[in-house]
Amino acid sequence: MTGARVTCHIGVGANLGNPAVTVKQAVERLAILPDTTLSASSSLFRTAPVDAGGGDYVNAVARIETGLAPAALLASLQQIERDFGRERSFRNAPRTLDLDILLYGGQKLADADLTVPHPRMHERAFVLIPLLQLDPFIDIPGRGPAHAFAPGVAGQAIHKL
Ligand code: A4P
Ligand code: MG
Repeated sequence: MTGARVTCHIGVGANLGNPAVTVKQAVERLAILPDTTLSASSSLFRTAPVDAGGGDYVNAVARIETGLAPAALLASLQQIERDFGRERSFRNAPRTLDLDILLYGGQKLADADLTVPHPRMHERAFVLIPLLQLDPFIDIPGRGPAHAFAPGVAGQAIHKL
């Protein structure tokens, strides 16, 4: 038996190595988290870096149904990040993968190490466009319908792969 599950949206991003492969493999890792089902994953999108250097990113959003509490989910995502980041052959290599909890059901969380909804998600095409592909009518708790923020990110480069 599993307890009640919560629908969560996870932002997946990578811009080193082969980012499309990394993003696909990271989504597969989400599917095998304990007490969790992967219910949908967006297309992959090539996106220009926002507030960051380096090359283009590949981004996607995954929707999971999970019995993991927020802190346990965050710890699991950080373990997956470490597993990918350490594939590189030199010490202190840059991270190849970023996993963010965008939404945790309809909840608002403000812990020292976890803010949900992700505080910058509504300003970012690389989050909003894949999120809206999965769930066009979803709300961002405290902000309202996600689609209302789409016009504001129209200037950010994003292309479906
Ligand atoms: N943390 C707090 N809230 C959350 C949350 N909702 N989900 C804390 C995940 N983590 C959360 O994150 C730093 C700390 O944030 C964690 O220890 C956790 O306790 P990090 O992933 O180690 O560092 P980061 O990703 O560099 O920082 P941050 O703040 O997550 O950066 P952003 O805002 O995620 O930006 N441009 C494109 N095109 N595509 C991208 O994917 N990503 C970023 C990263 C910038 N520009 C980008 C992209
Ligand atoms: Mg992050």
